[in-house]
Order: sequence, then C-alpha cells, then structure tokens
Amino acid sequence: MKQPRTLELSDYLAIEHRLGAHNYKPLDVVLSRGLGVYVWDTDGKRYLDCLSAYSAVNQGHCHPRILGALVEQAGKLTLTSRAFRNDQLPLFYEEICALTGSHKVLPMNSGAEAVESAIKAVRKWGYEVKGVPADQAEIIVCADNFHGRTIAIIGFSTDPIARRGFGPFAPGFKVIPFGDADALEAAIGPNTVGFLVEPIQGEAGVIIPPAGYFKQVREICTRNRVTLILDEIQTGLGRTGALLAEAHEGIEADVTLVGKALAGGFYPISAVLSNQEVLGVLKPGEHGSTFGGNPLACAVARMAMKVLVEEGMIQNAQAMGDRFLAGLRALNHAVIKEVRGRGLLIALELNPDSGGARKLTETLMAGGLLAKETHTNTVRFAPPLIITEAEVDWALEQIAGGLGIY
Ligand code: IF1
Repeated sequence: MKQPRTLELSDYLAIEHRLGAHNYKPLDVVLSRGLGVYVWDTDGKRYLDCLSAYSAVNQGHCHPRILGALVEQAGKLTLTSRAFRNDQLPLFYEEICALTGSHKVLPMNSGAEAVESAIKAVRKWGYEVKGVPADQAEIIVCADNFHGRTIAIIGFSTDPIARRGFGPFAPGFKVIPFGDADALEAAIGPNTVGFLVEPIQGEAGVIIPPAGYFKQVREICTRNRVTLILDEIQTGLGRTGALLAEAHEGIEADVTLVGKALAGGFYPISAVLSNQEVLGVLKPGEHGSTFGGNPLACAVARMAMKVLVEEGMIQNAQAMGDRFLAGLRALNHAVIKEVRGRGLLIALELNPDSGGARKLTETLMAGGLLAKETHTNTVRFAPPLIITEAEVDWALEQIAGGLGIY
C-alpha cells in the first residue's frame, strides 16, 4: 500500500504559500486529527481548541454519534437536488422547528447564503405584504457587523479591510450604531423592511448589547412592521449558554439565521427560520441551491441537534462559560483592558501597549492552547461546549501564564 507522504511542517507551509490564495494568516500549526475539545498537529502535539472553527464545532471535534449519522447516510444517499424529494429533509424540518419554535424553514449551505436568502425573502415580503414600492426596500444593519463575505454583505460592512477593492456594492442598506435603540427608531422609514443584527457581535470582539436593548428593538420593529432578523450563525446552537442568544434578551426574532454548528462541523448547512408570512413569499423557481436541503446535510444536522440537547451541551456552556469568565476576570492583570462574554463566547481585550493579541495567541499555541485574535488587541475564547471544569481551569492557567510574559 502506498505509504502516506511524511512532510515536514515547513513543507506544508511552503506548498500552502505557493499554491493557495493568501486570504488568511493562520497560526503555523498543521492539524491532522481532532476529538472532543482537542486537536493534534502532524507531530502528534495536542492542543485544546478554543476557537471551535469559529463556533462550527460546538459539539466537539468528530463527535462519534454525528460521525455515525454521516457514515450511515453517506452510504445510502447524499444528494438528489430539490428537483426530487428525499426522506431526510422533512424530518430535518420537523426537528429544527420543534427545537427552535419556528414555523417555516429555508435550508441553505453557508452562513452567508442564509443571510443573502433572508435579505431576498424580507425584501420580497416588503413588496408583496408590506406594500413597499418596487426596488425601494431598505434593510438596517449595525456598524461593526459581520454577516459573511458576499458582495451584498460586505457592501454593508463597516470594516474597510472586508470592503477594499470589491466594489461596487448593492444599494438598500442603512448602517446605525449597535446597541442604540433610538438610532434604530430614527433610521426606520416607510420603505424599511428589516433590521439585520447579531444578538452579540462576534467578529467585532464579542460586543454584548446594553441590558434591555433588544426588548426595545423588538417593540420598535413590531410597531413599525419591520422584520427583526437575528443572525445567530455564531451565537446560536448553545454557544452563549442558551439554544439561541435571543433567549437571554427575552425576545423572539421574526427571522432567525443558523449555520456553523448546525451539522457539528461535519458538513456545511445553514437555515433561515421564520414563518409563513415571510417565507411564504418564495414561490417555485424563485430561489434555490444545488446542495440546499440535501439528505446528507439533513441527516447530519438532525444528529448534531440531537446530541446538543441530549448531552446537556447548552447547560454545560452556561456553567463552563461562567467559570471561564470568572477566571479571566480574577486575573486582574494590568495588560487586560476588558473581559467580555456570554456562555462560551468570550473575548479578552488587551490594552493597546500589550504587544498585541496575536503575540498572546502564539504564546498560547506553544503551550498547547489554540485561540484566535480578532482585530489587534482582542483574543476570542470559544471552546467546544463539552469542555470540562478541569479543562477550563487548565486553559485559565495557560492564559495567566501567557499574560505573565508582559
Ligand atoms: C471568515 C467569526 C468572522 C458569522 C456570522 C454569518 C457568517 C459568519 C455572525 C457567515 C461567519 C466566520 C467566517 C470566517 C471567520 C468567522 C468569523 F466571527 F466567526 F469569527 F469572520 F467574523 N454570520 N463567521 O460569524 O457564515 O458564510 O462563513 O458560513 O470569513 O473569515 P459563513
């Protein structure tokens, strides 16, 4: 049997540098295996994963029950297109609606596709139900948003790096500050059809809104007949210690977007969750996707949702998140500017003169903990929701040690 090529770290880096587009600056670690909260590099070194693939591996790497569902379905039927029906999609619909209290589902693949699909559906709802004049629909978004990388989405990003060189952009979006309900009220006009917002701004650095903000947002949107679209692609599926982050705010969105951990890191699947009034505007032939709602994605997602609930991951995320946050706040180190978080979506913001978040992530990597900086001074900690007390305590020791170098 052909022996696997044994490459040195430098070989992997050189090939990637030579042949791959340089649209990321990853840490120089080459991973080859993952299980639970751990991943291993090609030299067999173990790391505690504190990124969870940007919250797409909430259930832990290679969860055996989800793997089993993937293997079983992959041997039966993987893709039919939506020209025909399959036996997994209706069951996925039933189970995700029961879990989230939704009444209609549009299955897509990536998070950005779910966001784009929601924009299309809400615009069409605006024209056909709310009575907005053709092509005049407006959607309000927040500064420092992150909703994906497509042209329409980066068109309303306020991050110059995400926008530079990609214009021209799509019209019909208005930007307001996050956390300011008065700004939302003032921005709404007769053609406003939706307010698209993350319950907690992830990429912006885990920005938690002021208490009561979303209660005000809910009332303003209802009163002005503006659909509240919550992007829970990163905050959803247990990440913040509740199934959906909206639960912490005591509100319900009109449209909820989920993705990432929906299939436990095994397969891209996302969904637009809403009701007949909004998703009922989509008629045959008006929207679609080759892989959207395929039986393999649906079978894997069904098991991913099942283990999330059955194995108490959501409750564990709340308990371990409280422990992680309390531990970081106890560090009380001069280099720390702020600790923010909810559940296991946590950010450590360092003071500008600290040497930078990237340096901390490189120090942590040397000690066997993988985390990612967001912008210059913030490190995000988002381990799989199955992390134990002992593993949280070990992570806190590593972080304290890493900060001690300053
Ligand atoms: C990258 C982080 C960024 C998201 C929210 C939609 C999407 C995402 C709230 C789009 C995706 C990923 C994309 C990845 C890095 C990561 C990320 F916040 F999670 F860290 F960029 F902000 N809504 N987030 O977070 O979903 O199309 O990627 O499936 O693009 O670098 P996608």
